[in-house]
Amino acid sequence: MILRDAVRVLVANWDGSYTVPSRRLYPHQWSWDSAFIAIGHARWAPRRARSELLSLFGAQWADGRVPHIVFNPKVPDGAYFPGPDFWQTRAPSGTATSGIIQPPVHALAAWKTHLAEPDPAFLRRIYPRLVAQQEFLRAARRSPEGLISIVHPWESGMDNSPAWDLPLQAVQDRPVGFVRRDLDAVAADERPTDRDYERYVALARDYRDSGYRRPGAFHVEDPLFNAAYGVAESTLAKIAEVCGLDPEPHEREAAAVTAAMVEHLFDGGLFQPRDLNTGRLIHSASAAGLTPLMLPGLPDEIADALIGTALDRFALKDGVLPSFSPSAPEFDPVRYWRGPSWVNLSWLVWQGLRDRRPDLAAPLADGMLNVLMHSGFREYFDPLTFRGHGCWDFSWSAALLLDVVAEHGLNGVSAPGGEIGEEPGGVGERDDVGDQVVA
Ligand code: 9WN
Repeated sequence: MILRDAVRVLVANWDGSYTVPSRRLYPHQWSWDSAFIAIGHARWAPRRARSELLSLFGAQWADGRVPHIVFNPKVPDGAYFPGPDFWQTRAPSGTATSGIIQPPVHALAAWKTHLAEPDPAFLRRIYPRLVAQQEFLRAARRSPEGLISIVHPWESGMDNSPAWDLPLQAVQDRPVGFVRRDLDAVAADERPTDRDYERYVALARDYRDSGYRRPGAFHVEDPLFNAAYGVAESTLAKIAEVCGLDPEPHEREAAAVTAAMVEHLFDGGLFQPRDLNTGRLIHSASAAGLTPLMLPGLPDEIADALIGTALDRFALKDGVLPSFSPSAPEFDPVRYWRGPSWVNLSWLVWQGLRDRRPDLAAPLADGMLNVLMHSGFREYFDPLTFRGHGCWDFSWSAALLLDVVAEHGLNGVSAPGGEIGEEPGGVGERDDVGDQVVA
């Protein structure tokens, strides 16, 4: 059964206190992955969900930043590039980490963990860390207009989005001599090109050499990142209430960033990134521009326009959301973030549709489940054929399935017998764990 198989993936990828995104391709802890994974753990093992988040925040820096990778010292050097030798930095806990960040979806994960099994002590413990994460963004990355910036495509989580093609042209891809490890696990035409990698590495090195302080040639305001920041504030308001604290400052900040996004990033029916080095919007057809639907205070007329765009340009009714519009010339159905459907992105848009448009949220939930049933827990999917791509046994695909099934059920799923298709995925040995699934 699909639920048991999802739990098996999570168990096989569990490392004692957190979950790796993929044993082979991503053998350490990743920041936003852990948030999505916690949301899935909350449905069958809330203790693991709490551990997942607390373990990530255990590597929080003194300035409040939550690094995008927390390295496992037991994993051999060279298993992932760029590894600890490249980043050359440690958290106060002594653990080697990267020095960049990812979208702050963690408050939402903490709240969903609490809803699955109420635990005010956990909320009291994590709340100050979540606040420090937001304070880092305000201190280091907020513009006078109230928007948060990112300094590397990896910080967007949608690393290879065509939206970054233009700002990346400004990056000098000086030869830096490195060996990519990702191509050992995944076909080259499903991953970024060598040229992109050279730019990623050059950018990361420049930021590292500034002491992880100064934005370099890539400096943009991303709609998904800002939407996550705003949702974090409105979620922190709920967490603050449970902790007996004042929710109002969080509500105010959520409203402020929502208004700033509408004023500065909304254009032509979609939220767009803005390049701070040129001051101009980057007109693209990235599904990141739909994620502000999650913001509870988004004005109705903006939400309606976004939904219109999702229907017209992202075929929302078909239920499988592409990461980039199929009608755009850059669309590629199999290469990384340039068109394939990713479960986390669909899940974020689903969050935004559930209250506003349940009639559209339901086919999106069915679409996520159908694609996972059809192709297994792959990293991403061709939105036109449902074929799976990237790595196998990818943790957030399995985790978010557990959440969608718990909220939405399996009634709209069409895969015969509810079995995972295509190819077998090594899902671990503990056959007993599936029995604990609650859905
Ligand atoms: C770089 C782990 C991460 C995700 C990102 C995804 C991919 C890393 C990579 O994998 O990025 O951070 O090596 O390509 O783009 O969203 O968090 O799953």
